[in-house]
Amino acid sequence: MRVQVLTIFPELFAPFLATSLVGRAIEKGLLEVRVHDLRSFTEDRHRSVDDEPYGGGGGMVMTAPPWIRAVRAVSEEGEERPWRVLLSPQGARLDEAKVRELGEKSELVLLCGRYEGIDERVRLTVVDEEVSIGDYVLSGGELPAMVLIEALSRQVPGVVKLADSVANDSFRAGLLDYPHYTRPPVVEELAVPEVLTSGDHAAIRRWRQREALRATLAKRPDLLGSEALARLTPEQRRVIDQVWGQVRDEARRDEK
Ligand code: 4FV
Repeated sequence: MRVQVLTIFPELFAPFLATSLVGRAIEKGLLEVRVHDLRSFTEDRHRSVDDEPYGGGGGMVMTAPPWIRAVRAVSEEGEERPWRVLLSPQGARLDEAKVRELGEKSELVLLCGRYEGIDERVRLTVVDEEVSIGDYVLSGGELPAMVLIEALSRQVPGVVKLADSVANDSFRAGLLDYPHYTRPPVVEELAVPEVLTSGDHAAIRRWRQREALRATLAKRPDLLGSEALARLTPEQRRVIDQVWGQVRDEARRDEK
């Protein structure tokens, strides 16, 4: 996976690209990330990248020419044209499915905006897709780009040691994760669920499936769309039926 980043704060990426999983993925050559300073694509001696908004209003807008020059320049390097993604609140929400979709691309160019945003003609000319990490406004697209790079790196085979750890990642099976426990055995008088120290791996797997579903039902029932329901294991179906049974009984009791 090859990712090129365009930003006016390239220094923000150095520690992130040298640390932990992403750092190791780059060391192992499983991921290539090139960060470019947008100012190196300006032509005026002030290397300016922003100007006042047409139509007035507060703040500054990033000018289009440096972006268009930059995207075209970095897009020439690879065999096929890379997929250009603008990180912005106007974009499609980043979720597991979107991470997998972008992970299929051989090369990405990530545009990290600053100020009030980027002149619309950049999006109209050199951007394939806008992606948002959430409905809140940040000061720049750099952190969203790092979020995307980290999520993408976990998709690259060999990056996450335990492949099944990715396979079990929350959302991958459309459900939230089951609770995790480790030593010490008792914390704040709270013990570890016995099944987890039983050595009975079938029972542990069933417990984890039930707990993943229980957590999803309790915290993110919106995730349980038809697709996720279709992917439920028999054990999880049993839990659903049990839970619905309890709900029905409660409803009947309340009717009385
Ligand atoms: C953002 C988001 C985001 C908007 C104006 C950068 C800021 C500033 N990007 N998901 N939420 N971007 O808030 O991706 O230029």
